[in-house]
Amino acid sequence: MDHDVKTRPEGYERFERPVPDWFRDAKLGIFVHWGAYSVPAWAEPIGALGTIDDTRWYRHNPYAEWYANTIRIEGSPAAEHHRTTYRGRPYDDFLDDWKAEAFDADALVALFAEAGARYVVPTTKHHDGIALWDAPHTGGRNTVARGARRDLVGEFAAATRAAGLRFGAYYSGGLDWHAAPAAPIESDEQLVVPTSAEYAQYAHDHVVDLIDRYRPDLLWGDIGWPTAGHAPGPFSLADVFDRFYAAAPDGVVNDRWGGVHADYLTSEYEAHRSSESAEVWENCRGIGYSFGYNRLEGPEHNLDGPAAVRLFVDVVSRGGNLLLNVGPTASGTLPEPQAATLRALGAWNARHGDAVFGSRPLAGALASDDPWVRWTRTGARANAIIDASGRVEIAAPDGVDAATAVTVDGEPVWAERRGGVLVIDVPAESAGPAVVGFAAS
Ligand code: FUL
Repeated sequence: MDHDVKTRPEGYERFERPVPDWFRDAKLGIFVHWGAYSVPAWAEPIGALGTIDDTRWYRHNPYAEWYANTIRIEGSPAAEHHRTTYRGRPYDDFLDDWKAEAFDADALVALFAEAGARYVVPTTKHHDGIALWDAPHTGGRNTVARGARRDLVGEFAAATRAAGLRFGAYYSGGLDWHAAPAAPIESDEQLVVPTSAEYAQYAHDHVVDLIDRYRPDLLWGDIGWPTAGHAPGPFSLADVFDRFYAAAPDGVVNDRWGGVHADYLTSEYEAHRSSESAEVWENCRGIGYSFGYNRLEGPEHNLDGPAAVRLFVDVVSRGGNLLLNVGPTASGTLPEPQAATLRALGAWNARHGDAVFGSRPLAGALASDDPWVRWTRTGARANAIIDASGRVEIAAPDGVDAATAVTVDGEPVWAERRGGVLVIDVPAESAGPAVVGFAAS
């Protein structure tokens, strides 16, 4: 991919490679944000990233995993909440309170697989700097030494592999409010990566340790990479990538490593939408407005099953993957509304997944929102995914043969091309949008 190549330091060219089919075919991943922040689990659900200006965003941050930052913004409702509810106690107390007593990685991953996910990406260290494994140099500030006293990354990795899914590791390299402390962030301009060589080595050793122990298929970096890590040498990011691709020759990395190398680009909620014109991309978002569990969210903030199906199909029809996030509670269970959304997605995928997984965008297809229509291509077949039933009229893509229309069960469907319009009698489906398949040239 050719983004930022002009500015990138030497030595990264060797990582350019074709994106492996498994990632392009996977379509659905599950992101898991779980941390000490899941104990207070408190944020103002003000809306989606990309729709709110940044001075309001940070002060009223809807991301519960940003709790440790938001409570340091003087006068913010989160600071007030922390004072009144917890008497301002130190954030790290939440690490001790985070017991994960009901966490069953196999059960959780079984639900992700039921939803149709092909990969799972838990946070291994978020911006609060707390490691979910026995990470080097953390001085016991991790879940193995405190709180849960468990290797949560290891449990996720084992369960994910046992379920036949690909395993990814999220790692916040560009922000660590403990190992590289800074003033609270109140605007995008203050989102700057640490500059010290010590922190660059610290982050390097963490990701290398993740690779050695858990062999991830995907590295999901966040907020860039410490500047000193871009200089060549034993603690460089290039060294991390060397080790990663040696351990996982068909592995992939995202685009949040400081612009030096990426196998694919990312968007997040409504932000970074320009990434979606890349050939390989992934949109991530929570089921609500937060990644970490937020107890203030209600049904009005969440994607319900039908909304999740539409989002998923829309992303796939445009050539992307959806990395849909869940935020478990501190005990390790999934709040029922999130589980219900995953089950609904799973019910739709169980019946219609053949039109989605392994698909590619259909060239020349016109999406429509009334009636709601998206198209995909699977081999010589064009799939119209239509959230309506009865007689519909939609724009007809070139090369789609109306006479070959069938349901997912292979039952013939009446359809006729009238100039640039396809008229279709769409069968009613109980699990959401119907799929009508056509032979396509
Ligand atoms: C962002 C982070 O700041 C959020 O907390 C979340 O981890 C998201 C996936 O990436 O940049």
